[in-house]
Amino acid sequence: PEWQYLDLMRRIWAEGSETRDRTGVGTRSVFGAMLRFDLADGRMPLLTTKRVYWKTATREMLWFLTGDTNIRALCAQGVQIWTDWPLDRFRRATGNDINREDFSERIVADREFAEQWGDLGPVYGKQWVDWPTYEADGDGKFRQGSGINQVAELLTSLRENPASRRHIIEGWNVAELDQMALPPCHKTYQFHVADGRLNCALYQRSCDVALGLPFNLWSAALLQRMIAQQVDLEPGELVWMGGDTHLYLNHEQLVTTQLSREPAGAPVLNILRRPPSIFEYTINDFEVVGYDPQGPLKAPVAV
Ligand code: THF
Repeated sequence: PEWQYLDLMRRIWAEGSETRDRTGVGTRSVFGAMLRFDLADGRMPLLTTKRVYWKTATREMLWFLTGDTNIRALCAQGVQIWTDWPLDRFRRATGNDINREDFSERIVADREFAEQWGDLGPVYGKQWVDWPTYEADGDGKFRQGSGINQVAELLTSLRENPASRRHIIEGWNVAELDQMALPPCHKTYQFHVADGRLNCALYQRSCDVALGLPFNLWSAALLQRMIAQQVDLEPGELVWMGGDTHLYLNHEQLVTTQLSREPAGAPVLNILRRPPSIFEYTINDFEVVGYDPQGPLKAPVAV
């Protein structure tokens, strides 16, 4: 299954169209791609041709499920994958050339600073568990209604109406895109029940294949596994679909090295406990066995 990822990488690098993207770094990209992974027997789409920090990705997923959109809780756990965006905003606004480590420490130490500079706007967490609604008050005025917890509603619909074709979590809140540090990349998750198995399709509008996709695949499969456990289904297939699927031009070293490596092994995720709800998993509930990856490959993230 990992060959699918490597083949996609090879094809983009060899045949992709060169584009001057938003970040100014430049990419090679293809439009439209699909990968499929069978999650039977605990198997996960966890790449072995480089070390993928699955605990970091897991902490991020658990953070989404809390509804939090401030990087403070991530920084407090040493997770820096979202720090570059607030850091960039802070530097531009203040002219202060603080480095990432100091910025992250300040976010953790200083609550007010974190409130002012650490929030990403209404990104994934907010839309997933507290999608805003509006109610007419009778005088032609509108006020905020109670938020919709899409994740909780999804579990209810999976339990009560498994054959439904509407099991969806949507991140693309059109009215709030302009308040987000970054509009959602992994924007739509659809779940599907067949033969006692829970399948998941993820549509990702934009995909950084070298840095982001290994995380995105792990995270989607993790979400699928947690949901399957909660609704008493076996994990089925993960179908990943990408829109603008790209490699950044400054990731050449990573791409060349990774494509020279061969996949080995089939890592398995064990969920050690069954929490009372999807919102109560902790990092200690997850164990990966049979993961013996090749070395990490570093590359800069385009902000
Ligand atoms: N923007 C870009 N340009 N690439 C992305 O992958 C990306 N994301 C999220 C939002 N915008 C993006 C952020 N997620 C890493 C991983 C995931 C990220 C951002 C950065 C990263 O740097 N990974 C390194 C280091 C990991 C670590 O230090 O723990 C790696 O080697 O994997 C994709 O959704």
